[in-house]
Amino acid sequence: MKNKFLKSIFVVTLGCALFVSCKPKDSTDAVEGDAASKVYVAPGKYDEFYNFVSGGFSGQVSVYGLPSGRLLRVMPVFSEDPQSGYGYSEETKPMLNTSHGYVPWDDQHHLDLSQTNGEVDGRWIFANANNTPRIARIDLKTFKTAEIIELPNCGGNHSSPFITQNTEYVVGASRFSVPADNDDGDVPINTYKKNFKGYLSFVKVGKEGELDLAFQIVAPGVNFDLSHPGKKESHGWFFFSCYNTEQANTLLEVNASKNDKDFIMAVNWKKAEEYIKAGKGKRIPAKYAHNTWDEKTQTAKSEIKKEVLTLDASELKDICYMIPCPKSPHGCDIDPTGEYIVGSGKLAALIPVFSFTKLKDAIAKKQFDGNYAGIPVVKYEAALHGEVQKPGLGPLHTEFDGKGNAYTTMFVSSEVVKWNIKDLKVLDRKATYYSPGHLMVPGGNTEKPFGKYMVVYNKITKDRFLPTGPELAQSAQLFDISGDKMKLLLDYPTIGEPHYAQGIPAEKIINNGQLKYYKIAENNHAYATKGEKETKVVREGNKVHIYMTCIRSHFAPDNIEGIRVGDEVYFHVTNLEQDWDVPHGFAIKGANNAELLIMPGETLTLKWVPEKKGIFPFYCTDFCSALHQEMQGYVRVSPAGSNVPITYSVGTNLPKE
Ligand code: RUQ
Ligand code: CUA
Repeated sequence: MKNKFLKSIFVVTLGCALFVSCKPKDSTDAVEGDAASKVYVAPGKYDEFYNFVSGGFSGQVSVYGLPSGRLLRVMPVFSEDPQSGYGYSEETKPMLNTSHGYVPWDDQHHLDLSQTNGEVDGRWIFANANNTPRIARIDLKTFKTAEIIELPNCGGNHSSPFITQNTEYVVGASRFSVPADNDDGDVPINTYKKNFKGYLSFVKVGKEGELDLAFQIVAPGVNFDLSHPGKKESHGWFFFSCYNTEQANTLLEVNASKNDKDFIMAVNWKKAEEYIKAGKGKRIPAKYAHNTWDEKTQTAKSEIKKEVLTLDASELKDICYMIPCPKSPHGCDIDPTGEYIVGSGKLAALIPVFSFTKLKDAIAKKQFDGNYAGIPVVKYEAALHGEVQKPGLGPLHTEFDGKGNAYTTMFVSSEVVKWNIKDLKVLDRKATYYSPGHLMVPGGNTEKPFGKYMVVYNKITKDRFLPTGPELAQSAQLFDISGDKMKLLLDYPTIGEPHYAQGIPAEKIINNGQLKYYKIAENNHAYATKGEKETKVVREGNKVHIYMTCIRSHFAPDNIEGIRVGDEVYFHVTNLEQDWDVPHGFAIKGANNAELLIMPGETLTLKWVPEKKGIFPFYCTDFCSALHQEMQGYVRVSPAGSNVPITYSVGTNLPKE
């Protein structure tokens, strides 16, 4: 009894240590002499790498250059973006549709670049949404969100969107296990053990990137945290860390920290595919949205899917295995050879490294320690390659340099630690400022890391940048890892909260067929206007469609009359420019909407319902030429029921002499 009490005190204390974390003392003198020249990219010169960084609670993905740390772009993915009109224009609204209706925000944690033969290939980047579980695919020719698929039956899609070596699958899993969507979820919360399940989603990626939820594996109700695919020899397997194997439903900081070991769940997805082929899958009803952006019509559509194929992990005994892993594992990272599986227990004082060869052996020899909810538990020692001793406090995530080294972030002791994968010896440690979460080596989770730079994303920054009120900027720290010792080069602030990130040599993106503008001749938008002569205003009952064009530096039409209070007015604005980076903006006074930012050759639609009579100016919001300030127009709104006829013109509506 006393013992148990002491143990829970220990857990709570450790929990607090995690919460508070340490701040290293030598925070100013850590940079060496030549750091500035290593990150200096001269004006007009390009960076060597693209760095894609998750936005956390901003819901977006930002793009930086490395080594300069310069912010290049913020790509809207899961949150509305008034700057581009994403989520506001009629064309993009369906992208944010879900089985819960329109959802304007999410929490975006992890990114993974598409791969070919285990190498990043620069085609797409995938992003997860935690809150309303979804996976997005962003097209890196346009840097636009091309597709979003919702994942049914789960909560908190944290362990996502990790992909296999040829981009066969992108996965997701429940962080918050819940009763399946079609089960009666109206149950007492304390029936967690009986009614809550964890669902692992395997989303197939087609040749053109098309996403399709191929199957879900029904697993015990625990918290699935992170995952990574096998590589080379271990290709065909996926590894998911899980915690809360206590199956607590309240005060998890204490109740989910009781077990000495939780698990890494090894999933043989090739075997799962065989079962699916053999007809062992069960179709269950489920409602989830699949949203696609059509480049030709420049319009998104949202489809609600009705069922999903499932496999039960406890019935099919040879697709899932539990590997015991100390103290609430968080990161689950596989080295470039595919042989070593690194589990980072947030509360553990060591880092266990498992061997895939030993794991397979242990499975073949049935070296099990019973089962967990019907899933065989492999003996810890049987799968263990070894433990990194005294690595630091609070290990979270590990990346690799392709030269036999691993780098692990330590949240509590605020450092990054370099160690050798084979002999597990610690080689170097450097302070980070402060409390790092993820880290990223370009290609560092693939078979081919580009081991020159490493970026550590910090959770807590305190005194790194100028103060900005109660909320401070989050920070990324760039290290040179080309030598034996890591060297801190640069701090730069990031947007939202950075979680995982990806990096890729710039030429892989520059040479992937970057789109410079949309060809006006190929614009198949339903309301495209391909020349000024085709502009018109059409009333259909209380709906008014305005077919508008813009080109430096005027809109056509720019005088519109005959609109009435309460009309649903649709401005379908086509940008006639055929040159790189000549967008025009469109905004109208009083619209409870955002602007449109229309790329060359593109058509976008703003819906506006005028509530008062009067004259409403509209204008271009993007400085596009010396006569940008002249790029404007007027709409006259008359009372409901008025008989002012629809008229529209550009350059001809002149005062009567
Ligand atoms: S994680 S809190 Cu990727 Cu370390 Cu989300
Ligand atoms: Cu078009 Cu300013």
